Amino acid sequence: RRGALRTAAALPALAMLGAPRLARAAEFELKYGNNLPLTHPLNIRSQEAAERIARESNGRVEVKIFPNNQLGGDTDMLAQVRSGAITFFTPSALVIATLVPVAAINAVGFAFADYDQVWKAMDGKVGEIVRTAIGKAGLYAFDKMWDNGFRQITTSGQPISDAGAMDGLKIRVPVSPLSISMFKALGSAPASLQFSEVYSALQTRIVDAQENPLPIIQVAKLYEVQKSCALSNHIWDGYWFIANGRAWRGLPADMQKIVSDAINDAGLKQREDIRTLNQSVVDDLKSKGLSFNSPSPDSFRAKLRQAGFYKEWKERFGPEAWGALEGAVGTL
Ligand code: X2X
Repeated sequence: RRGALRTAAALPALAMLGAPRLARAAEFELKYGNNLPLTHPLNIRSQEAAERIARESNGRVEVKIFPNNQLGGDTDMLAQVRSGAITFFTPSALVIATLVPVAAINAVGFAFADYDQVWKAMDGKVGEIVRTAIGKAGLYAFDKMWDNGFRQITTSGQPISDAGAMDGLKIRVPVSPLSISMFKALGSAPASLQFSEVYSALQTRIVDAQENPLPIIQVAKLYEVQKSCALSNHIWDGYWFIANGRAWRGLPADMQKIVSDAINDAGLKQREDIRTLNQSVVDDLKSKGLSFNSPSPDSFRAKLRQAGFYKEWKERFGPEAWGALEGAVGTL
């Protein structure tokens, strides 16, 4: 027993002698925080990107990932990436819109019909307008947005059959002015909570409902605390991969290229992962006890229009962003 202890104690020293390069700290140690469980494609592809960056930079750049709200909720991580306490963060468009209002443009209710329209807009004019605005806020946004997905409404009670069923619904929404406005226009009682608080808020019935894309309902196990899911597709939501501006500019150009190529390529793969996941996730969630229905969007759209939702947000976003969105999806 004693012998074993001695051998174990000697090991670290030997390992260091054998591999001096591994023991050396990276020249650029970059922290990346996000709000999703490790099993979500966003984390799987980020991990791959981090490995590629370490390899291609010969260990000069190390990206250290802090998933699942380890560093705090979205509001905390947004403050951290602004101050430089972390270098990277992936806020949803809804969340970064608290700092860069035009970033919520992709979340206008029922704007996108499908993914072709989504990527045409976000890889085109709409995305360009948002990235420029993010840049003006002192942050750098990588070219390729990552997918969160079309948001769906889950409840602990009856399925949402049409917009009438939204009346008085106590529903959690992200910390997002657009989400609050939209669910109020639908007659609900929305409450903004960070994602880190959603599971327990549903479990303890602080709220009765929430809305998120199906892959999140799956990986965050929200089906354990919800009964039914209406495939409403009411908002398309994505993640902006952003960097602290000063830290980004502090990287040499060749390292910037390695990092941005790895992150943008990983983002494109992550979009495909979500697309693939979307084909199996309903069956999986059904097997876990969630029931599904598919309400028509018509009554929701009509209620939003009647409440002045589209008119208000057209003014708030302004003609450039609204025009770019309509250029991708048609007149709203
Ligand atoms: O908080 C949410 O609902 C989430 C995970 O979808 C976002 O990041 C906006």
